[in-house]
Amino acid sequence: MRSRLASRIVCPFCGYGCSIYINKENGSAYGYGCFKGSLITNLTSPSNRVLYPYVRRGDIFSEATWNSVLNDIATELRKIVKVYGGSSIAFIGCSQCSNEENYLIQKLARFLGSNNIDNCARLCHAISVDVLAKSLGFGAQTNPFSDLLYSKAILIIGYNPVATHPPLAALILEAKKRGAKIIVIDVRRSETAELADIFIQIGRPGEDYKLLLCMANIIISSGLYNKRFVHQMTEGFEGFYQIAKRYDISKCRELGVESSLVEEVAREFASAGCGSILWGMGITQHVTAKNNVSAIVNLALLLGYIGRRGCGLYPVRGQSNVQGACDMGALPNYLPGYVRVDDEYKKRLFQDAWNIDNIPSEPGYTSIEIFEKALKGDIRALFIIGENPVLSHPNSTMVRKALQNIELVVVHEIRWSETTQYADYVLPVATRLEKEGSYTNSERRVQWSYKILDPPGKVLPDWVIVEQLGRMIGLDSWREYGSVEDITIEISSVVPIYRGITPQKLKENENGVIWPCENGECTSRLYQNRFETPLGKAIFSRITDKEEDDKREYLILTTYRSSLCYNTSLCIDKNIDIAIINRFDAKAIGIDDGDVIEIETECGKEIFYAKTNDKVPRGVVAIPWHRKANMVTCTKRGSDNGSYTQPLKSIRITNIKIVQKKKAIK
Ligand SMILES: Nc1nc2c(c(=O)[nH]1)N[C@H]1C(S)=C(S)[C@@H](COP(=O)(O)OP(=O)(O)OC[C@H]3O[C@@H](n4cnc5c(=O)[nH]c(N)nc54)[C@H](O)[C@@H]3O)O[C@H]1N2
Ligand SMILES: Nc1nc2c(c(=O)[nH]1)N[C@H]1C(S)=C(S)[C@@H](COP(=O)(O)OP(=O)(O)OC[C@H]3O[C@@H](n4cnc5c(=O)[nH]c(N)nc54)[C@H](O)[C@@H]3O)O[C@H]1N2
Ligand SMILES: [Mo]
Repeated sequence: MRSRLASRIVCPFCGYGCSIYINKENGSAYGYGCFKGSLITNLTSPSNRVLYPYVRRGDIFSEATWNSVLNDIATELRKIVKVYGGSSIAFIGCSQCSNEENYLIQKLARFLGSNNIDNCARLCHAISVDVLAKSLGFGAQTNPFSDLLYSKAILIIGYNPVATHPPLAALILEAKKRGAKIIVIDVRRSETAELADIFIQIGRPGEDYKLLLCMANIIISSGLYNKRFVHQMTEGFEGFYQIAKRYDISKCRELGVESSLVEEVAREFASAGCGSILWGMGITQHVTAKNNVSAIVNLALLLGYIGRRGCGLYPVRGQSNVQGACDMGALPNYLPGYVRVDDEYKKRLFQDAWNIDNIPSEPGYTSIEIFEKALKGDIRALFIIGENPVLSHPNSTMVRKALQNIELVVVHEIRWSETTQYADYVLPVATRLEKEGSYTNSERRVQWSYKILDPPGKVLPDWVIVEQLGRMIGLDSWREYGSVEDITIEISSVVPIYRGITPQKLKENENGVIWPCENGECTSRLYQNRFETPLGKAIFSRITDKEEDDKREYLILTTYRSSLCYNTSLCIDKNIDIAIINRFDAKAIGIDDGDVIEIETECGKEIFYAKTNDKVPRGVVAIPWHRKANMVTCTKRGSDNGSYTQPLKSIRITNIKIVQKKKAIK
């Protein structure tokens, strides 16, 4: 058993948190849940692996020693802090790194007096974290995955687990066999739509909240809502009702959905008695993200579908440790354990533990704002740890310009990426197989991942680099750690939700330990008796709907994931540069299947191969995002109190034209 455990890593690819067992003798892997896991060695030995620390001189990268590189970075940082202050320094944390590494990265940011720390959740489920934290108490999935087997109805909206979380899709299929009704809402006829008992194809990307409000309206007006739960366990119902009332069934027809279908789904879901809602990027990656997530949470509150087996909310997390990166405070508005930076009392507990007094009370910049501020010269140093923003952030052209405008760009990477090109220093880091630490999956399950291989070249784990850098900068009271486990122990003593989650406990439990843990009791299902809000009640989240007089007589671009690619770093899909267009729209423009077309938006243009069919409704164009999407996306202020959201889906197409007919392509 010991040797089996010691060969276990947590799969680095998604937030489901599978274990992969590696045979140390021949490097083969088993236990993975999908094709991504089977490609684990592509991650560990890419042909373009960074093996040594590099420094840029002009346009050329030269190898250097760790000592000189870290010394030079530390000297530059000290200078920048002295002249421009800590808030001119920013960090993008690493949702593929361990809890210990993210804890240390945000700790370094805060020691430098900066809250400018964020992670890829910003492009992903950050809005779900915020809405859930405000309405219910914790910014996290409420129930374990296995609870889905007890759901009578499962609503999957803007989410395609068959492609993106295959082991979870298998569980959903099992629930279906046991009688659960599967309802899927997507703009595209996705792989998951094929599993559905009822599929709703929404015609207007970014407007799902309107559909959900129509459903809420039907549920309230026909008395199908859970009056007792709403009365005893929630606040703010009346405000929600006022908004929902305005969404009669005719509003849904504007979304291209048959009223009878909305009515059927509303009644099926409400009368199931116990239902779960799963959502993904089709909900969160729009300027309307806050309304979308709020409408989902409010629907669950309306029906009392929270706090019971089979009744839960699942914003299923994307990257393997994005939950942990958020838990560890790699966020501009939260310290570890979701302590708000303006909560002076709780902040003092961290400052006392770390022996510092300079954490600002103002939230820092989000990763999107970091690039915008950099463009204006307000960010002087940026650490990018395990992200590839040149491909993954909205408006790639703007990101590149911003990177060129920053004095000191340090990128920690496994491989040479599109982003390392813009670095002043590229630091070679260990892969998941070459380091140990803890990782938290979407269920809040913290699991230990073991070191299997020694790192090649001069490669170091991210945590060692960050720790050494803190020492070289000469930060007073910066702590050195003998091992990763020393950091885990510090986390288990200073982060309330991780209290008691020690390395020993993690190693003793092959299935990990779920937070929150109090007095040895760990809670896998949240909110069974009370919500973690001041009054113990859940709060209906506010929806701000502006009457839009927008007929949308233009095409909207949306994006999705290929089952054969992982974000920007792994892809075996040969059809990655396609754009799916409804056959009638294509015909109207004169586009045939296979033509080379150019799609233009306010922020850029890019070339794709047209694929014409009925998978998308009229008015919508869908592309896999992994390579080219962000050449045409923009950043835009959302309707939610002015904070930036990230329209990585639903972008207005300003022009679409044929570049070359298929017949002419050799
Ligand atoms: N194979 C694979 N698996 C992955 C990843 C990967 O890159 N590849 N990435 C991981 C990460 S980081 C994440 S966050 C998860 C994401 O997992 P998902 O959330 O499943 O990701 P997407 O495919 O981007 O979006 C989900 C669906 O939203 C639909 N959609 C687009 N616009 C709208 C809309 O306006 N309304 C509705 N209702 N639907 C819409 C798309 O057609 C798509 O089917 O996957 C993780 N797993
Ligand atoms: N248009 C559009 N844009 C999108 C999306 C979309 O649906 N549409 N999806 C968004 C979403 S949900 C996400 S999560 C982001 C993902 O965007 P990114 O996080 O930028 O994407 P990845 O390709 O996962 O890049 C992570 C990088 O980290 C490196 N890496 C892996 N492990 C480690 C490690 O342990 N340490 C270090 N230092 N580096 C490591 C990898 O080599 C890789 O280059 O993209 C977002 N962008
Ligand atoms: Mo993600």
